[in-house]
Amino acid sequence: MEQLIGGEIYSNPIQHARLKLPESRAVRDDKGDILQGATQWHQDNGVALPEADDTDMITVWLPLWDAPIESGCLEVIPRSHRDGIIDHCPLGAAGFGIPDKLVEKQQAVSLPMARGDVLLLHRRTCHSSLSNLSKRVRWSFDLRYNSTDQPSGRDAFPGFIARSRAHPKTELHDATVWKNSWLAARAKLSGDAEAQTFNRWDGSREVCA
Ligand SMILES: O=C(O)CCC(=O)C(=O)O
Repeated sequence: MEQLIGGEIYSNPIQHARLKLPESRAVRDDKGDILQGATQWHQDNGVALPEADDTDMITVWLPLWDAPIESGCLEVIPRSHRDGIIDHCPLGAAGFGIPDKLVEKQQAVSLPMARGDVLLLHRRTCHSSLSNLSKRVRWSFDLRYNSTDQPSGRDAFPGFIARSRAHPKTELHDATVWKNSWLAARAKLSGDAEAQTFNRWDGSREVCA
């Protein structure tokens, strides 16, 4: 990461540990839609607030177990990062995503990965993931990093300084401090509906109709 964005690195709060269950055992919402199933096409910049549009945020996706096509690996549209931010729309249980008519799916490349592989994504690369049709849980991390002096795009959540060549003492190495910052954020946000708005899309774009 330091080779890409320099020695002042912020661990962006938009990050997930994902346990994607086999579709046959998936948890469904009250409409029957699968929770934590296939991920809709999106750009990570598109699901951050506009303040992150000009940052150098990079996504790091890594599987903790092998992630072949049948267990729901990622798909990307090569070179899509050159096209700017594409409109996203509300898509029910799947959250927000780019509507099918705006995705050049014929260009999509599936990226089966083995444990220990790592995928780096530009913040505007259009990507999705497939359904887990295997019998195993697909277990992965998606982490994001940006330069420390830039907004995270979701500042209501806590991040931390992962590396500082200029001020090494500001790096966070204590997992308990990290955990407590999330507990504090949860306590604060649970009583503040406005602060819970993490996206820029309200579904009013024509393309969402
Ligand atoms: O892990 C997945 O299935 C989706 C990950 C993703 O879309 C992301 O990290 O932005």
